[in-house]
Amino acid sequence: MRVEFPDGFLWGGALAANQVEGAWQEGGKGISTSDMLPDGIFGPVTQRKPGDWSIKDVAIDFYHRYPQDIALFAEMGFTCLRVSIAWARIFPQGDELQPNEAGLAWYDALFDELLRFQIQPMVTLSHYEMPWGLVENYGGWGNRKLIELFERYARTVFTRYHHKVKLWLTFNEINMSLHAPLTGVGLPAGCTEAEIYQAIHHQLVASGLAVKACHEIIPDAKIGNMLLGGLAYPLTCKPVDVFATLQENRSWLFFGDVQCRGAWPGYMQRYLRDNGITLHMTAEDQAALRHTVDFVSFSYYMTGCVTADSALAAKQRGNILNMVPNPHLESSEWGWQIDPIGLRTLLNTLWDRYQKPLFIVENGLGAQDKPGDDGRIDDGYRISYLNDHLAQVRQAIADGVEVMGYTCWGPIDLISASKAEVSKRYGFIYVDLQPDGSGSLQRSRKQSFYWYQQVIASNGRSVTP
Ligand code: BGP
Repeated sequence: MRVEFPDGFLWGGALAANQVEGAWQEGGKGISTSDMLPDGIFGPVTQRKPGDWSIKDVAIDFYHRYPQDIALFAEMGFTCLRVSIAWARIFPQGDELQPNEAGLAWYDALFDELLRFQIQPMVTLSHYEMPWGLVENYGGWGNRKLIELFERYARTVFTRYHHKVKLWLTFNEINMSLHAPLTGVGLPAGCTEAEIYQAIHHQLVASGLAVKACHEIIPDAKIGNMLLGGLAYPLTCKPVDVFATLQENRSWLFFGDVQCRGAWPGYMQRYLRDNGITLHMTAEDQAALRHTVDFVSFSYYMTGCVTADSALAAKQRGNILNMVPNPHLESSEWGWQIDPIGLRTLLNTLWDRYQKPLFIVENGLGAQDKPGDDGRIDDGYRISYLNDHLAQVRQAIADGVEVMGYTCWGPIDLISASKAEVSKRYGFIYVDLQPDGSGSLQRSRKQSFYWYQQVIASNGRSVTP
Protein backbone atom coordinates (compact mmCIF):
# COMPACT_ATOMS: atom_id res chain seq x y z
CA MET A 1 0.00 0.00 0.00
CA ARG A 2 1.36 3.41 -0.93
CA VAL A 3 1.76 5.80 2.00
CA GLU A 4 0.24 9.19 1.17
CA PHE A 5 0.77 12.74 2.43
CA PRO A 6 -0.91 12.99 5.84
CA ASP A 7 -4.18 14.85 6.45
CA GLY A 8 -3.49 18.44 7.43
CA PHE A 9 -0.24 18.55 5.43
CA LEU A 10 0.31 22.23 4.60
CA TRP A 11 0.67 23.18 0.94
CA GLY A 12 1.70 26.54 -0.43
CA GLY A 13 4.54 28.79 -1.43
CA ALA A 14 7.25 30.98 0.07
CA LEU A 15 8.19 34.62 -0.44
CA ALA A 16 10.62 37.08 1.11
CA ALA A 17 9.73 40.73 1.69
CA ASN A 18 12.74 42.21 -0.10
CA GLN A 19 12.21 40.02 -3.16
CA VAL A 20 8.54 40.86 -3.75
CA GLU A 21 7.24 43.88 -1.87
CA GLY A 22 9.01 46.82 -3.55
CA ALA A 23 7.73 50.09 -2.01
CA TRP A 24 11.20 50.42 -0.62
CA GLN A 25 10.57 53.88 0.78
CA GLU A 26 6.86 53.76 1.49
CA GLY A 27 5.00 53.46 4.77
CA GLY A 28 7.92 54.85 6.77
CA LYS A 29 10.21 51.92 5.94
CA GLY A 30 13.90 52.41 6.66
CA ILE A 31 16.72 51.36 4.35
CA SER A 32 17.68 47.71 4.71
CA THR A 33 20.81 45.73 3.95
CA SER A 34 19.00 44.33 0.93
CA ASP A 35 18.43 47.87 -0.42
CA MET A 36 22.19 48.40 -0.21
CA LEU A 37 22.85 45.24 -2.22
CA PRO A 38 21.08 46.04 -5.51
CA ASP A 39 23.05 43.30 -7.32
CA GLY A 40 22.12 40.55 -4.90
CA ILE A 41 23.41 39.00 -1.70
CA PHE A 42 26.92 38.39 -3.06
CA GLY A 43 27.18 41.78 -4.78
CA PRO A 44 29.01 44.92 -3.69
CA VAL A 45 27.45 47.41 -1.27
CA THR A 46 26.04 50.41 -3.11
CA GLN A 47 25.18 53.51 -1.11
CA ARG A 48 21.76 54.48 -2.44
CA LYS A 49 21.49 58.06 -3.67
CA PRO A 50 18.30 59.85 -4.72
CA GLY A 51 17.58 58.92 -8.33
CA ASP A 52 19.39 55.56 -8.17
CA TRP A 53 17.43 52.63 -9.51
CA SER A 54 17.32 48.99 -8.50
CA ILE A 55 14.99 46.26 -9.72
CA LYS A 56 14.19 45.55 -6.07
CA ASP A 57 12.76 49.04 -5.45
CA VAL A 58 9.46 48.08 -7.05
CA ALA A 59 10.15 44.33 -7.37
CA ILE A 60 6.79 42.73 -8.28
CA ASP A 61 4.94 45.43 -6.34
CA PHE A 62 3.45 42.93 -3.91
CA TYR A 63 3.09 45.81 -1.45
CA HIS A 64 0.20 47.18 -3.53
CA ARG A 65 -0.92 44.07 -5.40
CA TYR A 66 -1.05 41.48 -2.64
CA PRO A 67 -4.87 41.08 -2.67
CA GLN A 68 -4.80 40.01 -6.30
CA ASP A 69 -1.84 37.67 -5.69
CA ILE A 70 -3.42 36.08 -2.65
CA ALA A 71 -6.60 35.47 -4.65
CA LEU A 72 -4.47 33.54 -7.16
CA PHE A 73 -2.78 31.54 -4.38
CA ALA A 74 -6.23 30.75 -3.02
CA GLU A 75 -7.32 29.63 -6.49
CA MET A 76 -4.44 27.12 -6.41
CA GLY A 77 -5.74 25.92 -3.05
CA PHE A 78 -2.87 27.11 -0.81
CA THR A 79 -3.32 26.34 2.86
CA CYS A 80 -0.11 28.12 3.86
CA LEU A 81 1.94 31.07 2.63
CA ARG A 82 5.42 31.75 3.94
CA VAL A 83 6.21 35.47 3.98
CA SER A 84 8.75 37.54 5.86
CA ILE A 85 8.42 40.80 7.74
CA ALA A 86 10.86 43.50 6.65
CA TRP A 87 12.37 44.46 10.00
CA ALA A 88 13.03 47.98 8.63
CA ARG A 89 9.28 48.49 8.09
CA ILE A 90 8.72 47.96 11.82
CA PHE A 91 11.88 49.57 13.21
CA PRO A 92 13.21 51.75 10.37
CA GLN A 93 16.65 52.31 11.92
CA GLY A 94 16.52 49.19 14.05
CA ASP A 95 16.98 50.88 17.43
CA GLU A 96 13.83 52.96 17.93
CA LEU A 97 11.96 52.44 21.18
CA GLN A 98 8.56 52.50 19.47
CA PRO A 99 7.62 50.61 16.29
CA ASN A 100 6.41 52.24 13.09
CA GLU A 101 2.62 51.89 13.11
CA ALA A 102 2.29 52.11 9.30
CA GLY A 103 4.56 49.08 8.91
CA LEU A 104 2.65 47.07 11.50
CA ALA A 105 -0.66 48.00 9.87
CA TRP A 106 0.48 46.82 6.44
CA TYR A 107 1.29 43.34 7.74
CA ASP A 108 -2.02 43.29 9.62
CA ALA A 109 -3.77 43.82 6.31
CA LEU A 110 -1.65 41.14 4.63
CA PHE A 111 -2.39 38.53 7.31
CA ASP A 112 -6.10 39.41 7.33
CA GLU A 113 -6.27 38.87 3.60
CA LEU A 114 -4.60 35.46 3.93
CA LEU A 115 -6.86 34.40 6.77
CA ARG A 116 -9.92 35.46 4.76
CA PHE A 117 -8.96 32.64 2.36
CA GLN A 118 -8.02 30.22 5.18
CA ILE A 119 -4.38 30.46 4.17
CA GLN A 120 -2.16 30.11 7.20
CA PRO A 121 0.66 32.65 7.34
CA MET A 122 4.11 31.35 8.23
CA VAL A 123 6.34 34.30 9.02
CA THR A 124 10.12 34.59 8.87
CA LEU A 125 11.36 37.28 11.24
CA SER A 126 14.46 38.04 9.21
CA HIS A 127 14.81 36.89 5.63
CA TYR A 128 18.16 38.12 4.28
CA GLU A 129 17.72 41.70 5.47
CA MET A 130 17.88 43.99 8.46
CA PRO A 131 17.79 47.76 8.99
CA TRP A 132 20.89 49.37 7.51
CA GLY A 133 21.11 51.59 10.60
CA LEU A 134 22.16 48.52 12.57
CA VAL A 135 25.11 48.00 10.26
CA GLU A 136 26.10 51.65 10.12
CA ASN A 137 25.66 52.54 13.79
CA TYR A 138 26.36 49.26 15.55
CA GLY A 139 28.53 47.18 13.22
CA GLY A 140 25.84 44.56 12.61
CA TRP A 141 25.59 41.32 14.60
CA GLY A 142 29.21 41.69 15.71
CA ASN A 143 27.72 43.92 18.39
CA ARG A 144 25.83 42.10 21.13
CA LYS A 145 23.45 45.05 21.42
CA LEU A 146 21.71 43.53 18.38
CA ILE A 147 20.45 40.67 20.52
CA GLU A 148 18.37 43.10 22.54
CA LEU A 149 17.20 45.06 19.49
CA PHE A 150 16.14 41.88 17.70
CA GLU A 151 14.31 40.64 20.78
CA ARG A 152 12.44 43.96 20.94
CA TYR A 153 11.43 43.55 17.30
CA ALA A 154 10.43 39.90 17.77
CA ARG A 155 8.35 40.65 20.89
CA THR A 156 6.65 43.54 19.08
CA VAL A 157 5.48 41.41 16.17
CA PHE A 158 4.56 38.39 18.35
CA THR A 159 2.39 40.66 20.50
CA ARG A 160 0.81 42.43 17.56
CA TYR A 161 0.01 39.32 15.51
CA HIS A 162 -0.48 36.77 18.30
CA HIS A 163 -3.97 35.79 17.18
CA LYS A 164 -3.16 35.80 13.45
CA VAL A 165 0.19 34.05 13.06
CA LYS A 166 0.82 30.63 14.61
CA LEU A 167 3.84 29.56 12.58
CA TRP A 168 7.10 31.50 12.88
CA LEU A 169 10.68 31.12 11.68
CA THR A 170 13.64 32.99 13.13
CA PHE A 171 16.45 33.66 10.59
CA ASN A 172 16.31 32.59 6.95
CA GLU A 173 19.15 30.24 6.00
CA ILE A 174 21.02 31.15 9.16
CA ASN A 175 23.85 28.92 7.95
CA MET A 176 24.69 31.18 4.96
CA SER A 177 26.48 33.82 7.05
CA LEU A 178 29.93 32.42 6.44
CA HIS A 179 29.27 32.74 2.70
CA ALA A 180 27.35 36.06 2.61
CA PRO A 181 28.35 37.91 5.81
CA LEU A 182 26.68 41.24 5.09
CA THR A 183 23.33 39.66 4.30
CA GLY A 184 23.57 37.15 7.13
CA VAL A 185 25.09 39.07 10.01
CA GLY A 186 25.63 42.63 8.73
CA LEU A 187 29.42 42.38 8.56
CA PRO A 188 31.36 43.95 5.68
CA ALA A 189 33.44 42.01 3.17
CA GLY A 190 36.94 41.56 4.51
CA CYS A 191 35.82 40.78 8.07
CA THR A 192 37.67 37.94 9.78
CA GLU A 193 36.37 34.44 10.37
CA ALA A 194 36.54 35.07 14.12
CA GLU A 195 34.30 38.14 13.73
CA ILE A 196 31.79 36.16 11.70
CA TYR A 197 31.61 33.36 14.29
CA GLN A 198 31.10 35.87 17.12
CA ALA A 199 28.30 37.52 15.11
CA ILE A 200 26.77 34.11 14.40
CA HIS A 201 26.86 33.35 18.11
CA HIS A 202 24.96 36.57 18.87
CA GLN A 203 22.39 35.67 16.23
CA LEU A 204 21.96 32.15 17.64
CA VAL A 205 21.40 33.66 21.10
CA ALA A 206 18.83 36.05 19.59
CA SER A 207 17.15 33.09 17.91
CA GLY A 208 16.90 31.32 21.30
CA LEU A 209 15.41 34.43 22.91
CA ALA A 210 12.89 34.71 20.08
CA VAL A 211 11.83 31.10 20.69
CA LYS A 212 11.38 31.89 24.39
CA ALA A 213 9.39 35.05 23.64
CA CYS A 214 7.18 33.27 21.12
CA HIS A 215 6.36 30.52 23.62
CA GLU A 216 5.49 33.12 26.27
CA ILE A 217 3.43 35.42 24.07
CA ILE A 218 1.73 32.89 21.75
CA PRO A 219 1.61 29.57 23.62
CA ASP A 220 -0.29 27.87 20.81
CA ALA A 221 2.24 28.89 18.13
CA LYS A 222 5.13 26.87 16.79
CA ILE A 223 8.48 28.43 15.98
CA GLY A 224 11.17 26.86 13.85
CA ASN A 225 14.65 27.59 12.61
CA MET A 226 15.48 27.80 8.91
CA LEU A 227 18.51 26.15 7.35
CA LEU A 228 19.93 26.07 3.86
CA GLY A 229 19.51 22.37 3.28
CA GLY A 230 22.45 21.59 1.07
CA LEU A 231 23.75 18.05 1.36
CA ALA A 232 27.32 16.97 0.62
CA TYR A 233 28.22 13.59 -0.86
CA PRO A 234 31.74 12.17 -0.88
CA LEU A 235 33.17 12.35 -4.41
CA THR A 236 34.72 8.92 -3.86
CA CYS A 237 34.59 6.25 -1.16
CA LYS A 238 38.15 7.03 -0.05
CA PRO A 239 37.97 7.34 3.75
CA VAL A 240 39.53 10.82 3.61
CA ASP A 241 36.77 11.97 1.26
CA VAL A 242 34.11 10.46 3.52
CA PHE A 243 35.48 12.29 6.55
CA ALA A 244 35.88 15.56 4.65
CA THR A 245 32.21 15.20 3.68
CA LEU A 246 31.18 14.71 7.30
CA GLN A 247 33.01 17.92 8.15
CA GLU A 248 31.42 19.81 5.25
CA ASN A 249 27.94 18.71 6.32
CA ARG A 250 28.70 19.70 9.91
CA SER A 251 29.78 23.18 8.77
CA TRP A 252 26.20 23.67 7.51
CA LEU A 253 24.38 21.72 10.18
CA PHE A 254 26.04 23.04 13.32
CA PHE A 255 23.57 25.94 13.33
CA GLY A 256 20.74 23.41 13.50
CA ASP A 257 22.59 21.49 16.21
CA VAL A 258 22.71 24.64 18.36
CA GLN A 259 19.08 25.56 17.65
CA CYS A 260 17.78 22.02 18.26
CA ARG A 261 20.07 20.80 21.03
CA GLY A 262 20.75 24.05 22.85
CA ALA A 263 24.56 24.31 22.84
CA TRP A 264 27.57 24.60 20.53
CA PRO A 265 28.60 21.05 19.63
CA GLY A 266 32.00 19.60 20.56
CA TYR A 267 33.19 19.37 16.97
CA MET A 268 32.65 23.14 16.56
CA GLN A 269 34.51 23.84 19.76
CA ARG A 270 37.41 21.88 18.32
CA TYR A 271 37.17 23.80 15.03
CA LEU A 272 37.30 27.14 16.85
CA ARG A 273 40.19 25.95 19.02
CA ASP A 274 42.18 24.69 16.05
CA ASN A 275 41.69 28.00 14.28
CA GLY A 276 42.60 30.19 17.23
CA ILE A 277 39.06 31.59 17.61
CA THR A 278 37.77 32.37 21.11
CA LEU A 279 34.07 33.09 21.38
CA HIS A 280 32.83 35.51 23.98
CA MET A 281 29.95 33.57 25.52
CA THR A 282 28.23 34.46 28.81
CA ALA A 283 26.19 32.28 31.15
CA GLU A 284 23.07 34.18 29.99
CA ASP A 285 23.97 33.32 26.39
CA GLN A 286 24.14 29.65 27.30
CA ALA A 287 20.74 29.86 29.00
CA ALA A 288 19.23 31.55 25.92
CA LEU A 289 20.56 28.83 23.60
CA ARG A 290 18.69 26.21 25.62
CA HIS A 291 15.38 27.51 24.20
CA THR A 292 15.27 25.11 21.29
CA VAL A 293 12.98 25.28 18.26
CA ASP A 294 9.72 23.35 17.87
CA PHE A 295 10.42 22.29 14.31
CA VAL A 296 13.13 22.45 11.68
CA SER A 297 12.52 24.15 8.37
CA PHE A 298 14.86 24.24 5.43
CA SER A 299 15.33 25.14 1.79
CA TYR A 300 16.37 22.48 -0.69
CA TYR A 301 17.73 23.13 -4.16
CA MET A 302 20.81 21.01 -4.75
CA THR A 303 23.54 18.74 -3.50
CA GLY A 304 27.26 18.68 -4.23
CA CYS A 305 30.34 16.54 -3.73
CA VAL A 306 33.35 16.85 -1.48
CA THR A 307 36.91 15.69 -2.01
CA ALA A 308 39.83 15.85 0.41
CA ASP A 309 42.06 16.62 -2.58
CA SER A 310 42.25 20.41 -2.34
CA ALA A 311 43.77 20.87 -5.81
CA LEU A 312 40.89 18.95 -7.40
CA ALA A 313 38.34 20.81 -5.26
CA ALA A 314 39.78 24.18 -6.26
CA LYS A 315 39.67 23.26 -9.95
CA GLN A 316 36.10 22.06 -9.88
CA ARG A 317 34.16 24.59 -7.83
CA GLY A 318 30.52 23.99 -8.65
CA ASN A 319 27.29 25.78 -7.72
CA ILE A 320 26.75 28.27 -4.89
CA LEU A 321 27.49 25.61 -2.31
CA ASN A 322 31.04 25.66 -3.70
CA MET A 323 31.22 21.92 -3.86
CA VAL A 324 32.48 19.70 -6.66
CA PRO A 325 29.74 18.96 -9.22
CA ASN A 326 28.26 15.47 -9.12
CA PRO A 327 29.00 13.72 -12.44
CA HIS A 328 25.72 11.77 -12.18
CA LEU A 329 23.36 14.76 -12.04
CA GLU A 330 21.90 17.26 -14.50
CA SER A 331 21.96 20.98 -13.75
CA SER A 332 19.50 23.85 -14.05
CA GLU A 333 20.28 26.77 -16.37
CA TRP A 334 22.01 28.35 -13.36
CA GLY A 335 24.22 25.33 -12.71
CA TRP A 336 22.25 24.15 -9.67
CA GLN A 337 22.37 20.36 -9.72
CA ILE A 338 18.99 18.67 -9.69
CA ASP A 339 18.72 15.83 -7.19
CA PRO A 340 15.24 14.76 -6.05
CA ILE A 341 16.53 11.70 -4.15
CA GLY A 342 18.82 14.05 -2.23
CA LEU A 343 15.68 15.57 -0.71
CA ARG A 344 14.62 12.18 0.66
CA THR A 345 18.14 11.64 2.00
CA LEU A 346 18.16 15.07 3.62
CA LEU A 347 14.72 14.60 5.20
CA ASN A 348 15.86 11.30 6.68
CA THR A 349 19.17 12.80 7.81
CA LEU A 350 17.51 15.72 9.60
CA TRP A 351 14.89 13.47 11.17
CA ASP A 352 17.51 11.00 12.41
CA ARG A 353 19.58 13.86 13.80
CA TYR A 354 16.90 16.00 15.48
CA GLN A 355 13.67 14.00 15.84
CA LYS A 356 11.74 17.23 15.32
CA PRO A 357 9.01 17.78 12.72
CA LEU A 358 10.39 19.07 9.43
CA PHE A 359 9.00 21.68 7.05
CA ILE A 360 10.30 22.13 3.49
CA VAL A 361 9.94 25.88 3.18
CA GLU A 362 11.74 26.36 -0.14
CA ASN A 363 12.27 24.22 -3.21
CA GLY A 364 11.88 25.00 -6.88
CA LEU A 365 13.38 25.48 -10.29
CA GLY A 366 14.65 28.84 -11.50
CA ALA A 367 14.25 29.02 -15.28
CA GLN A 368 13.88 31.57 -18.08
CA ASP A 369 10.21 31.10 -18.89
CA LYS A 370 9.15 32.58 -22.20
CA PRO A 371 5.51 33.13 -23.10
CA GLY A 372 4.57 31.56 -26.47
CA ASP A 373 2.91 33.54 -29.27
CA ASP A 374 -0.46 32.86 -27.71
CA GLY A 375 0.82 34.14 -24.34
CA ARG A 376 0.79 30.67 -22.74
CA ILE A 377 3.73 29.55 -20.66
CA ASP A 378 4.31 25.84 -20.90
CA ASP A 379 6.71 25.13 -18.09
CA GLY A 380 6.63 21.35 -18.22
CA TYR A 381 10.25 21.29 -16.99
CA ARG A 382 9.10 22.91 -13.72
CA ILE A 383 6.28 20.41 -13.34
CA SER A 384 8.72 17.51 -13.74
CA TYR A 385 11.15 19.05 -11.28
CA LEU A 386 8.52 19.62 -8.60
CA ASN A 387 6.75 16.32 -9.19
CA ASP A 388 10.02 14.41 -8.80
CA HIS A 389 10.88 16.21 -5.58
CA LEU A 390 7.41 15.71 -4.12
CA ALA A 391 7.55 12.01 -4.98
CA GLN A 392 10.66 11.83 -2.78
CA VAL A 393 8.95 13.74 0.02
CA ARG A 394 6.23 11.07 -0.06
CA GLN A 395 8.94 8.41 0.14
CA ALA A 396 10.45 10.11 3.18
CA ILE A 397 7.02 10.22 4.83
CA ALA A 398 6.75 6.49 4.17
CA ASP A 399 10.22 6.13 5.76
CA GLY A 400 8.65 7.50 8.96
CA VAL A 401 9.82 11.11 8.72
CA GLU A 402 7.39 13.65 10.18
CA VAL A 403 6.87 16.35 7.54
CA MET A 404 4.55 19.28 8.33
CA GLY A 405 4.30 20.83 4.90
CA TYR A 406 5.80 22.07 1.68
CA THR A 407 5.96 25.68 0.53
CA CYS A 408 7.74 25.89 -2.79
CA TRP A 409 9.94 28.88 -3.45
CA GLY A 410 8.53 31.83 -5.38
CA PRO A 411 5.01 30.65 -6.31
CA ILE A 412 4.85 33.93 -8.18
CA ASP A 413 7.88 35.20 -10.16
CA LEU A 414 10.07 37.42 -8.00
CA ILE A 415 13.56 38.94 -7.82
CA SER A 416 16.24 36.31 -7.23
CA ALA A 417 18.40 36.59 -4.13
CA SER A 418 21.84 35.63 -5.45
CA LYS A 419 22.09 38.17 -8.26
CA ALA A 420 18.85 40.16 -8.11
CA GLU A 421 17.80 38.78 -11.49
CA VAL A 422 14.25 38.81 -12.72
CA SER A 423 14.92 36.41 -15.58
CA LYS A 424 15.38 33.59 -13.06
CA ARG A 425 11.74 32.72 -12.58
CA TYR A 426 10.32 30.19 -10.13
CA GLY A 427 6.61 30.95 -10.26
CA PHE A 428 3.37 29.22 -11.11
CA ILE A 429 2.32 32.78 -11.87
CA TYR A 430 4.19 34.77 -14.49
CA VAL A 431 4.86 38.46 -13.85
CA ASP A 432 5.43 40.74 -16.81
CA LEU A 433 8.61 42.38 -15.52
CA GLN A 434 11.80 42.61 -17.56
CA PRO A 435 15.42 43.08 -16.39
CA ASP A 436 15.40 46.80 -17.27
CA GLY A 437 12.33 47.31 -15.10
CA SER A 438 9.92 47.55 -18.05
CA GLY A 439 6.73 45.50 -18.20
CA SER A 440 3.13 45.84 -17.11
CA LEU A 441 3.58 43.76 -13.92
CA GLN A 442 0.51 41.90 -15.06
CA ARG A 443 0.10 38.39 -13.65
CA SER A 444 -0.73 35.29 -15.70
CA ARG A 445 -1.10 31.60 -14.91
CA LYS A 446 1.56 29.19 -16.22
CA GLN A 447 0.85 25.56 -17.03
CA SER A 448 2.32 24.61 -13.64
CA PHE A 449 -0.41 26.67 -11.92
CA TYR A 450 -3.02 24.10 -12.90
CA TRP A 451 -0.71 21.22 -12.07
CA TYR A 452 -0.06 22.49 -8.51
CA GLN A 453 -3.78 23.15 -8.06
CA GLN A 454 -4.35 19.48 -8.81
CA VAL A 455 -1.58 18.37 -6.43
CA ILE A 456 -3.12 20.34 -3.57
CA ALA A 457 -6.69 19.29 -4.37
CA SER A 458 -5.62 15.64 -4.23
CA ASN A 459 -3.41 16.19 -1.13
CA GLY A 460 -0.46 15.00 -3.20
CA ARG A 461 -2.10 11.85 -4.63
CA SER A 462 -1.70 13.21 -8.16
CA VAL A 463 2.11 13.28 -7.77
CA THR A 464 3.45 10.47 -9.94
CA PRO A 465 6.07 8.10 -8.47
C1 BGP B 1 17.39 30.88 -0.93
C2 BGP B 1 16.81 32.11 -0.33
C3 BGP B 1 15.73 32.72 -1.11
C4 BGP B 1 15.73 32.45 -2.59
C5 BGP B 1 16.29 31.13 -3.01
C6 BGP B 1 16.61 30.97 -4.47
O1 BGP B 1 18.73 30.84 -0.64
O2 BGP B 1 16.32 31.89 0.97
O3 BGP B 1 15.61 34.05 -0.70
O4 BGP B 1 15.93 33.51 -3.36
O5 BGP B 1 17.40 30.76 -2.29
O6 BGP B 1 17.81 31.61 -4.77
P1 BGP B 1 17.94 32.59 -6.02
O7 BGP B 1 16.92 33.63 -5.80
O8 BGP B 1 19.30 33.14 -5.98
O9 BGP B 1 17.68 31.77 -7.21
